[in-house]
Amino acid sequence: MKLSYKIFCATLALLCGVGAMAQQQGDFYASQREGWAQKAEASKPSLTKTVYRPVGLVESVYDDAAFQNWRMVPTEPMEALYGVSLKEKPVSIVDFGRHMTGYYTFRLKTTHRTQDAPMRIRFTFAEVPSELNTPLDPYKGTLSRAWVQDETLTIEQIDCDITIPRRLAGRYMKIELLGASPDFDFRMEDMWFTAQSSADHATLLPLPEGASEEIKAISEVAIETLHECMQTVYEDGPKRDMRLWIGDLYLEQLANIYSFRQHDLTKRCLYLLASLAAEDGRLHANVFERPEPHPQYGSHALDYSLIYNVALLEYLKATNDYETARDLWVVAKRQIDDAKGYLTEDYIFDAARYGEPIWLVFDWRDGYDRSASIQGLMIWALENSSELADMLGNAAEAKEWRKLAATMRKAARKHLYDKKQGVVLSGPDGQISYLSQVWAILSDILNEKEGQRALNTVFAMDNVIYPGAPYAYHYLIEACVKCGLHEEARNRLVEYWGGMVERGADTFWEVYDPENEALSPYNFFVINSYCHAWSCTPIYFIQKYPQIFCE
Ligand code: RAM
Repeated sequence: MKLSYKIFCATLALLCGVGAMAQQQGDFYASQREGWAQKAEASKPSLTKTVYRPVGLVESVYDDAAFQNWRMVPTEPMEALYGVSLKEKPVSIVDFGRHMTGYYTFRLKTTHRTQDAPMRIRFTFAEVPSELNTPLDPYKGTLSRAWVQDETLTIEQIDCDITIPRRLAGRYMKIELLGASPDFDFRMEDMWFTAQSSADHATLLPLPEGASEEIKAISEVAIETLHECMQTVYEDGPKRDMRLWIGDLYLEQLANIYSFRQHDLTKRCLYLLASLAAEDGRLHANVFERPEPHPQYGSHALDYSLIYNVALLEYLKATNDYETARDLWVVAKRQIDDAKGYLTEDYIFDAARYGEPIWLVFDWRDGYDRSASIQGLMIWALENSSELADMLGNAAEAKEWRKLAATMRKAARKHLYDKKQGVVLSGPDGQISYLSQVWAILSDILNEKEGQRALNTVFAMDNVIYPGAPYAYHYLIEACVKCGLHEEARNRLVEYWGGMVERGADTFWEVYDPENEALSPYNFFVINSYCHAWSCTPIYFIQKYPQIFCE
């Protein structure tokens, strides 16, 4: 009897113990999650609303020389639409004169007899002219057709304000009357857009003295881009995706530090991501806010996870908010521990270490091999995480990570650096790309001189994998700055982002390849985002390095 009681107690203890362990293993942040979620909620900014009315009517004109072959030409004032029956002017495009994110409202007025039937109108909102002029169907994009901002409304009741329920982003609204009763008449009476953002222009840093007109124009567009993406999180794009991605957060944060300086938004995003991490402690690459905050389950990108650590460090340096940094330290440490598992015995990062290669973002460019880049990015993250560790008094980790970074650097020089050609090679075929050099420079695999040589070599090559998205261009400019190619940094920034300004950008684009304006990671450029967070970093460069960009 006594024995069986003991066995019972021992079994119970074991079960409880196993339960506790399982719980601990089951959810890495079990005890912190709720508190983090609350802190994220407490840092949620309010949205400022601004009402805009259209500046006039425009017409699409096909033009070989225009961006994606289409440009808008002003035609008539709004009265030309408001003054006539919609049946007489069944198709028109209105121009709001600027990029906006928010809600569109219109009012139709009965002008003859009584509304006796519903009417049907299609509204299509666009960030750039080609969106209104490219056939949408049969749809060939790889992302949902529903991202396209065309809404067909069946309107049962007019003579009142009607708001399209969906949040929209863009500048141009096309209105097409699809059907109406012959027994009464009506016209468009008014329309307006209630734009929203959490960014406040009042807190903007002024531009450094000496900025050229070109730099001023680039800076203005970059600020508008960030402004539009600053909602209740740093969104990646207000037209498409509309969510928080780590890679975008990091670049928006850098731009915000040098412009609006609204650090609470960064704090909210860091906490939100932490509170929604996977149970094994790895961060999700992106999260949604509504209806309740949740991650895109299963979406992990190891480069983004490591970038989180750098974002946390930058946040700490900008704010001295040690409480937050201490709180989230465990997340940063976990991302490094995860990344370490992908190192071979030779200290080379192997994305396919556990089977299928894991997802790494870096750029949208077909055929680009990411293996040299992730080696560099991990070293860069280790160095930045060591700085974070130092600031938080975690000397042991700082020491261990710096040592690991040094070993990985050595390994990279041995296995990836082709001294003869002066470039870093990537993957089994020894691919040469801009980004492999960029990440070797940012991680000090290459010293300043070697970095200059590597970049100058790829700049002069014809068949080389060059960046496809502004996200990758950001790191290219940073690498040029770091290795002392200052003129190159300035010229490339002016050429690339200035190129978008010249092509009529109100806000900077998700993807831009001057050689191929139809480039789209989604097989259909209409669903590219044309106000994209990761393109806003010229403000950061211009403000941080005025001696390079403003003299
Ligand atoms: C796209 C978006 C976003 C980016 C991810 C990886 O969906 O452009 O900004 O972070 O890809």
